[in-house]
Amino acid sequence: LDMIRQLRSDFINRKLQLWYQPQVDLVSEKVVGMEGLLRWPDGEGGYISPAVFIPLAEYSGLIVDIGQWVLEESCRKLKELKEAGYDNLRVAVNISIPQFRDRHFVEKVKNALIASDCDPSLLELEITESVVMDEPQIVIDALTTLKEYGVGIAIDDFGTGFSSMSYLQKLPLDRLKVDRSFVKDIQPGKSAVLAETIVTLGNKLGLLTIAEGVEKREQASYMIKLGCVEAQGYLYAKPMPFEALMSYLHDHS
Ligand code: G
Ligand code: G
Ligand code: MN
Ligand code: NA
Repeated sequence: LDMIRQLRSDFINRKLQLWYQPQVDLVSEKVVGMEGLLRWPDGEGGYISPAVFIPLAEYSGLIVDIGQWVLEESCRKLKELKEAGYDNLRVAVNISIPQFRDRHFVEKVKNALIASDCDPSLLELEITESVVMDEPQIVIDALTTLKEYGVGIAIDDFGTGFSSMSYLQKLPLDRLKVDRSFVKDIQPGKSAVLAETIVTLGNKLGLLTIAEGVEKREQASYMIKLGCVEAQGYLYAKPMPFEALMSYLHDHS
């Protein structure tokens, strides 16, 4: 509870940061976009892991306001990217279930895009299977409206949660993110049945696939052979502050 109080106070005092991890085209290795990832400084030079504080933010309801800030900040950065000449890079944002339960969620996303004068197709919302399973109808309805507006939708950590395959066709998805646990299975001389099955499933559903957690070159080449198009992982870059991302883009395009 002390931690929730601290999180609320640090959020109000604008101490939360949004970092960005590049996403690349697997073949050309050119940057195609980035995922925004929250960082909470611990006051001693380190960071408290999102795996620890996101669940607290969800439980306390704080995630609704924090998530809104993430959306607005991402849209502001889309505008800065455009002004710097990077007008076709997308920014992906993770969305939690309490945000969907907010009746004004769709309107808030649209307003963030309007305020920053950004092309809706450059914003991508990432949702996990558990978000869908929690409130299928609310999530499907909100995403369908946002998709019509032009916003991109990705299913995150795919294959790790409990999901009903039928939702894959009811959701207006653009992209399927192959969870890093399946990419990790890719070892020299071995086949990675789950990674292969997930990429095949994505392709058959007409979705673009992105491999998460790519750390080794052989994982990248294996994913290319499977027909996966994009990747994100330490092989290319770790999440970094926006200023560092700008110099990364300068060096990699
Ligand atoms: O950056 P890292 O890999 O440590 O993130 C750990 C987890 O925190 C990931 O599952 C990621 O999706 C989640 N996370 C990071 N930033 C956000 C955010 O802005 N909103 C939500 N809902 N989850 C986030
Ligand atoms: O939203 P999601 O849970 O997918 O967030 C991605 C998380 O994965 C972030 O916490 C990010 O720091 C982490 N991550 C990104 N690339 C790699 C990687 O190559 N290896 C590992 N171990 N973690 C990664
Ligand atoms: Mn994600
Ligand atoms: Na993920």
